[in-house]
Amino acid sequence: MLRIFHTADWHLGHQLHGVSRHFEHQQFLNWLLDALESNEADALIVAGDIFDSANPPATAQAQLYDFLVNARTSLPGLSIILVGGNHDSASRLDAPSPILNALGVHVVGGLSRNEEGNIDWDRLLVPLTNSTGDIRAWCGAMPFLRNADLPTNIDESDPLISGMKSLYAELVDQLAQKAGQDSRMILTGHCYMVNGALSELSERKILGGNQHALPLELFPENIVYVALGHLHLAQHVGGKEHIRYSGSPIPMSFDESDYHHQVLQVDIKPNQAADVSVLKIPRSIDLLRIPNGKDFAVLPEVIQQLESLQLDDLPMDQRPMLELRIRLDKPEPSLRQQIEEAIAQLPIRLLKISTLNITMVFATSTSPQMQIRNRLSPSQ
Ligand SMILES: [Mn+2]
Repeated sequence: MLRIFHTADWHLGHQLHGVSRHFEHQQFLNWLLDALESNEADALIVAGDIFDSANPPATAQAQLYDFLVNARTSLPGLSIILVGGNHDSASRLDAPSPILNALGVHVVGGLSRNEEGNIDWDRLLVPLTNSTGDIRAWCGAMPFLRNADLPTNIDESDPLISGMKSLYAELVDQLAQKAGQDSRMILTGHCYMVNGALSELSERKILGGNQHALPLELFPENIVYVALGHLHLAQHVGGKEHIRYSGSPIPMSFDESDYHHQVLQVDIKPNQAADVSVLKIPRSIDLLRIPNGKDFAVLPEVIQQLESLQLDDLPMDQRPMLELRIRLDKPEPSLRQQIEEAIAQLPIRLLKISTLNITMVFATSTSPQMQIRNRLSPSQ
């Protein structure tokens, strides 16, 4: 048996409306290390968007390297695979790969080509060993693919989809040669699959929307598990239990306030389907919306709900983060002042005030939903 932990979209260095997520990330990484240890995992796959930006802050880089060293120290046999996502800089992620390789950490920031223009596939082929050191699976560690990665000799109506198909087909070919008869095959991907559910406001807009969603045929039947990143809500794709997004480990927007984030534990055995179980990640900082969900409420009601909150007196960097959603029937020039007075003594951090102007909705006869979106979009 081979036990893999699949996670993705860490977005280290992320800020929510200007507020650092360092504490939440650190709590997650501590939890992950404990879980890898107590569940006796053989491998960890992080399927892209390791960092939130191409140029992550030093604190975020230190957080990653600290985790990798701790993981290597406490779990000497653990295979670790990191692939680049659309938020990562492929070359920045790849830069320390000689040092990381020496630590047993396989990092593939992006595809690299030799002078003849051929892709260096060997870098993407990673053996996964069980607790006795026997190879039980091979992972084809495909990073996020950029337009420049796609083959140029493709003459089809949709060069993106056919280009992706040909790259994955070549990777699977290479992988099959390594795996032979005795090992199972696993793939990674950082991409948007057909029918994937998006977390509103959380993922960066995909090129042109759904037209670039990728079909399931990318992954042939002989692949036992596909570890995907990019979508922040955990889900399997197209009714296939073994083609999965793990989702992000912490909420990336207030829309995910009530969403329970997870890591996937994937058990691979010979001649059987992958056995996937969900490990729920404890929430280390509360994300609160008043009122809860997607509703708006008038200011007195919002203030009343604020005052009835039961809040612990926590250090500043651990206090709940708050979004207020206020319905306005008329202009309210002292809105911010009234809110600030109500909140002054509370151990809470106000990150966002969203307003829904009722008069405007009726005046323009646009649906309320559209008005909400219009008002939110400038801050995203
Ligand atoms: Mn992401």
